[in-house]
Order: sequence, then C-alpha cells, then structure tokens
Amino acid sequence: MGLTIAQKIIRDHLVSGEMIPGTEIALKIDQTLTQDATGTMAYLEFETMGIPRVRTERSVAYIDHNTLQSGFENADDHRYIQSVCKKHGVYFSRPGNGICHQVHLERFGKPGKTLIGSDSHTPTGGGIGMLAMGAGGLDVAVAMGGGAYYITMPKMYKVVLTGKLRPFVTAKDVSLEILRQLSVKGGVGAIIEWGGEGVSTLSVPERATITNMGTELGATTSIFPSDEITREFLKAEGREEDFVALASDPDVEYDKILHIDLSTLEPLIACPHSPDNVVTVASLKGTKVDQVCIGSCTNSSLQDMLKVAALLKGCTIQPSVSLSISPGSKQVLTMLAECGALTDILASGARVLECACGPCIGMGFSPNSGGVSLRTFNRNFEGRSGTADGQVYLCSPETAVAAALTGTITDPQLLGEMPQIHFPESFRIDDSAVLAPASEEEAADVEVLRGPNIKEFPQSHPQLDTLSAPLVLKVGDNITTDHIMPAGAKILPYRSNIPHLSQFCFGVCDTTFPERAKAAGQSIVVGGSNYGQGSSREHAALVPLYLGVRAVIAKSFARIHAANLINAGIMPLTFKNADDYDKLNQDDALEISGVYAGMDSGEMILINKNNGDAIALCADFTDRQKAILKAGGLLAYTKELGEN
Ligand code: MIC
Ligand code: SF4
Repeated sequence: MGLTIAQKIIRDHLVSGEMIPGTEIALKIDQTLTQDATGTMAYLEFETMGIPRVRTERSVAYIDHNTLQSGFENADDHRYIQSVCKKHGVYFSRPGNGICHQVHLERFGKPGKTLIGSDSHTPTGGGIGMLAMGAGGLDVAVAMGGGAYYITMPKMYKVVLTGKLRPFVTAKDVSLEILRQLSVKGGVGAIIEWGGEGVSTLSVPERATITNMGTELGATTSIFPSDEITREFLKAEGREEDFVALASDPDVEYDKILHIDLSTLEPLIACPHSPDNVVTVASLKGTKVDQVCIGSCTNSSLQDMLKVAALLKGCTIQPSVSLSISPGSKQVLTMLAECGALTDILASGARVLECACGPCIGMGFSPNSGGVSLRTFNRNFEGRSGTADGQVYLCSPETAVAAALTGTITDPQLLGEMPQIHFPESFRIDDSAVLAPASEEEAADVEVLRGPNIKEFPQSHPQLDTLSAPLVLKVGDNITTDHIMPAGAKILPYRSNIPHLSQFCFGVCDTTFPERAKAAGQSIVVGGSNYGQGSSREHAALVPLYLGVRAVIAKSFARIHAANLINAGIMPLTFKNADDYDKLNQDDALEISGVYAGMDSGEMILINKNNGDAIALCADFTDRQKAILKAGGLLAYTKELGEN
C-alpha cells in the first residue's frame, strides 16, 4: 500500500516508533518557530537545558503578539528574546516584520521538512507541503536542542476538492465548510490532506488559509501537495531551490474521505462563540455590524489584501463601522504601498494597524460593549476579543468588506463584479528585519538581557501513588485555552510571570478559581470533551500547576494541551464511561490510590469520598509519559536522564 504525503515526511524523519495510528512516534525536527507570547518561556526552558547552540536547520523567533508596550514588560521580554537568540543560533524577526506564520511561509518554510512552532497555527506551513505542527514551548525548546518531537501517530483523512471557487467565495469559506462538516473536534488524532483536481485552482496563500484553520478542527496538522503552484510561489519569493515535488501515492487508503465541490460553496460565517458554529452569510442578512477586522495569520496575505483594497477602492465605509486592516507582513505592506493599494485602503476610512496579530489576540481593537465584530480571523472564543460580551463572527475578507461598506452582514456576492486583481510575478524581498545570530565564536561574548518581569518557573511535583484532592472546578465541553489562561492586552505582558498570570486563570468561567485552588493546596479539575482546544500556550498547564492542580479528568482532550499537561507533570485522565462526568460535582473530595499501578494497567479508580462512588478512568500513557509524570514534568525528567 502506498503512502500519503504526511506519511512520507514522517517516514523520512522517524526517530522511534512505527507508523501505526494511535501509537507514539518520535520525529526529527528540521525547523522551529516561536512567537513572543510563548517564546520567552520557551527560551528560558532552552537555557535550562544547557545546550550552547540550536541543532535545527533553521530556528526563528518572531515578535508579533505582544506588540503593545504599555509598560516595561513586553519590551523587556523582547530584549531578552533578541539577546538569547543571538547567543544560541536563532534568527530573530523584529517587531513589525510580520506574523510568524505569514513570514515563515514567505521566507523560510520548505516542502518536505518538519516544523514545530510554539503556536497552534504552525500548520499554516502545510500550505507548501511542510509537516508543520503546533507544540508547547517546552517541546519546541527540546527540538531546538536537537531532541525529537513525540506525537501520537495520526490517522489520515483526505478532503477531495473538485470544481473551482466562484467570485466572492474563498478559501476561508472552504475552511468554514469543513468546520461545519466536522466540528471543532472532528480532526482530533488526524492529519488532513487536501487533494483532488480542485487543488490546482488554489494559490499557496489560499492553501495556507485552509491549513491554518485546520487547527480549529483539532487536527494534528493539515497538508497540501507540493506542486507547480508551490514552485511558482517559492520562485516568486526568490527561493525556487527550496522546491521539491510531493504527492501521495495513488493507492493510499485513508481513514476518512470527504468531498467538497468548490463551485457549489456559498459565502459562510461562523457565529459566536465557536469556529464551527457555521451558517451562510445570506442567512444573517441585515444583522447590524459595529466593527470589522481584516488580517491575522489566516487572511493577511498579499492576495487577500489586494482583493480587499480593490473592493474598497473609491468607496467609503459606513460611519457606524470601525474597520481595521493588519497586513500579515512587512513584505505585504510594502507591496501594498508600492502598487497604490494602500492608498485605496486608507481612502476608504480604514485604520491600518501594524503587521502583527493585533485584535486577533485582544491586543487592542476590542469591540464596543455587546458589539458585533466581523473578523477574518480563525477564533471567536468567548472573551478573546477583550470585550466580555463582544459578539465575534469569523468570515472571509470579501464578506468583511461587504459588512464595512453596508454596515450590516451582507452576502459579498451582492457587491457586483469582482475587480480584476493583478498579482506580481515576484515578491519584494527584504530580509533586513530578520537578524542573524552571532557566529559560534562570537556567541560566548553575547550577554543575555533579563528584565524583572521574568519570574521563577512554578515548582513541579512528581505524581505520588495516591492523589487525594478536592474537585475545585467542573467545566463543560470545548473548554479552550482562552478559558483556562486568557490572553489580551492586559494579561499577555505577563507570559514570563506565572504568579501574576495565575490571578486570571479560568477567569472566563469562574473568577474565584485562583483563590479556591490556592487554598485547596492541591486539586483536580473536571472537564467535558475536547478540553484544552485552541492555543498551544503551555501557560494553560503551567498556571494550573502553580495553583496546585495535579490532575485534569475530562471526557477527551485536545492534543497539544494534553501534551502540555504531561510536560508540566499534571495527569490528563479520561472517563472510561463519559456519563460518569455527571456523577461529579464541584467541591467533591476525590481520591485515586494506586496511581503507579493504574499508569501501568491503563486504568485508575477514582473514589468520590462524598458518596463512595467508584468511577473508572483511563490512564492512557506511554512509558515515556509515565516516566515524565513520575518525575514531575519534562524538565525534571530530562534532568533525571542527564544525571543517570
Ligand atoms: C492564539 O491564536 O491563540 C495564539 C495566541 O496565537 C496562541 C499562542 C499563545 O497563546 O501565545 C496559539 O494559537 O497557540
Ligand atoms: Fe496571531 Fe491570531 Fe494567528 Fe494566533 S491566530 S498567531 S494570535 S494572528
């Protein structure tokens, strides 16, 4: 039987394990990326490993999330990242150079290579045939040190595309359609390959929109073939030599096959507060809109921006609407300026924001209270915009422009003819905002600059054979990392200060959680299905660790968050029978005895000391994960390995 594109890349990078779905494999990682909100922690972790220079082919640190300096904190963290990168062999993309995924795709990604990034949208690289995955900061630190990246061998899904998108129907609508079909947990445990004759009608930026948003399906990653369109893109970026052709073998057997006829798709929109809450734009016709935001790593390419500029040209946005546009990179912004498109954008009344994540992570541009905000982003989780009762919808740039021009949700197909867009044959190449690291000889003299915002790591704890702790918080299905550890302008500057961050833990669900958890000493959290979906932020594990959480029991977990919990020494356990979730209540006194034997047998018994109920739990850990949990987290485990 033949292999899929992803299986071929995995085969070529396999360090241990076998390509059997559901079993643990370890992969050699060629490239890493970090962004600043997760990067400080990742580099602190890298430093504790004591490795002088990164051992990857290319590691890049981007500054794109924490671009508001409203105090010394972000500025200090950036200075730290810049200096630590210089010392240890990491390229440093300066603030203003763009969003990590957009810039990495433009300048560094290579088909057939493996990439992990401390950001969940790293699969954007799948748009050029990379095996690109989001990971916790500690896993990225280990990969920078030359260590393997461990994942569960995924199943292989294929989406077969036929036909061609009609004007005003876009790659974003393809992403929303697959979310509508599969839901936010439909891709868990799988790699989604996009194939079929329709692929040849999609440009690289369109493919990247689709692989970017595959993250919202919970997929390990998403990938497109590397073909002539990929070659043209790389050539336009002045790096045709990075091209290799990649395709799946014809006789591959997929675990699931889905079909989308591009020519039948309609403009779609995801309603608050989940990316899979998808309906047609037409069905919301007339809904009043307060704010429109265009940008983010999903929709900020030159292609997207040229279309937006062409639609805005000669028009003025509604006085009732506030429109922001954040181009994805300096390359995109410069080219918009050079061809005059930026003038059309500005003339329409839009606010042009810097090339960064911006409103997508609540770094400014929060909507008015109860405001309806249409965003070309990938996430609309509750509270993420910075306005607790903001109503965020996700849509394509075309739908976003239609709303800005009319003041209501409007099917963009009603805008008339799609203007002709002229794409340049080559991009403007200027890597001056990417600073190369010091040479090996000079590195010793580079001083790493640490600010006072950098605080100690939380103390991890080896799992003991008996865990006796109260159920300090019970939450429902699809709890995101934005619920567990919110972001936004006020909180993000403290990503290297866990004690400060801890005040906001689970704030969206229950503001009393931090105090109650601290008072309990050690505790257990109970969740529903797909617990920890969304971001790769390891802070959603490190902060609960700091507050004393020793285990999370859920119906199921999102991949990256489960790995982050184990790395932090917190046990992710699942209900053997999902209905047992209903038998537990907040404040119940819980006990699991025989933790070690349970890890070996794969099953633990949870006793509810309030009523004597015995509940069976699955403790599905590999030998490596058991050892990490027993040691009290990945750093402690790595240290133990070093000592033995
Ligand atoms: C996000 O989109 O949620 C983020 C902010 O980019 C996160 C990373 C973080 O929390 O720093 C992600 O997607 O991993
Ligand atoms: Fe940045 Fe938003 Fe993309 Fe996350 S999803 S990397 S916050 S643009």
